Amino acid sequence: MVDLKLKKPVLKALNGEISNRPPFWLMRQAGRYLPEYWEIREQAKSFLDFCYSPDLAVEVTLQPLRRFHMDAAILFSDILVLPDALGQKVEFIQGKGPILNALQSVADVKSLSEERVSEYLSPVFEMIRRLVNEIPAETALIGFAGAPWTIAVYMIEGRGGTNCSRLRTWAEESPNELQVLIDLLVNTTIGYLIHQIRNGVEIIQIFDSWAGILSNDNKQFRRWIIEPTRQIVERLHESFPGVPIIGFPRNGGEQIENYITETGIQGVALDQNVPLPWIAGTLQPKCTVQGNLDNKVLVTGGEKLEQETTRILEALSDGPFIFNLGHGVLPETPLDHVAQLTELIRNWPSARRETA
Ligand code: 1CP
Repeated sequence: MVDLKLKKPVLKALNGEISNRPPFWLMRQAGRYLPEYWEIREQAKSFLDFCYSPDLAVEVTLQPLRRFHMDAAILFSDILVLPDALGQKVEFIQGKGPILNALQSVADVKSLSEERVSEYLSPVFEMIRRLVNEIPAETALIGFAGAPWTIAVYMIEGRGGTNCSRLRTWAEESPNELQVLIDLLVNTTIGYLIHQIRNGVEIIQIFDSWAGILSNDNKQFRRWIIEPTRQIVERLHESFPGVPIIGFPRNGGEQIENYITETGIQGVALDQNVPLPWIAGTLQPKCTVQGNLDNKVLVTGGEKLEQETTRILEALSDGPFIFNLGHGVLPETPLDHVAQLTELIRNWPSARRETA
């Protein structure tokens, strides 16, 4: 019997196969650049309510597929549902992003309630069960979580985008205390992702959006980025050896090579700062690569978008490759430019034949 799952282009690419044109999806493909997103968004009281409303979340997951027919859907949720489920106060302020009631000490870490996480997040699992029946047959369903380090950034700093001085002080001056939080996050993330897989996601992506903070320090990068991710990957592979995992160590620089070999991931998502010759020569022989168009170039569009997209396709499509951005779609991205990008990828093999 033919395994239908393996016919999905993104799963094939994660299995190391090379196809005529690379499959593609876009980080943050559901969301603020789509007018139809706002229509649905207005129906929920808050962003978190939105994430916990299966009807609304299923609908916004499907919206970008209807317009652009990506090869994968990523479930509509957020990495910060985990601290919310653990009992930390999380709020999303329009135009400002997430704000959390920052943890002050290891006592605050111990007051979090691990037991309630899977019950609390059950709307996410319901959404996954519905999506399995609703996405097109060739489209893969991606589940996700934040990596422990990145979740810790938000839990300890109270927000993203800072220079993370409080977290770095914990890491340097009281690493054993930080370890308590990281271990808790490793365990709850494993439980959360196991539930996602049992309910039907076919691929996991682990977002380490703030890995770059530690990219200049080998030892710290190994301890706080590689090791927690390795533990999650090992545990998921024990139970689900056929479910591929994509890691996204954003701005990890040269550390990305060790990240690939030591975590055991099948795919690596790469930010726009990773040089294409290094990807093709060093990383792609080790695992499937995903990326890495600059999201600002998608805002620019036109000739620049065509040049950059072609440069990436030329460099990476002879190996296992999933086309994506180097970071999420920006809210100001024109819809026409997303359409232009999808056409460029779809026409790639013939475009290449013409220029050969
Ligand atoms: O106002 C709104 O409607 C909320 C905007 C929004 C959206 C659409 C947020 C708040 N999160 C999301 C959805 C989301 N977040 C998805 C599913 C949509 C999709 O990809 O199609 C995913 C996978 C995420 C993951 C996420 N959330 C990450 C990792 C990826 C990355 O962008 O680096 C991070 C860091 C977050 C935190 C977060 N949530 C929301 C915002 C604006 C942010 C980033 C804030 C910051 O930069 O610190």
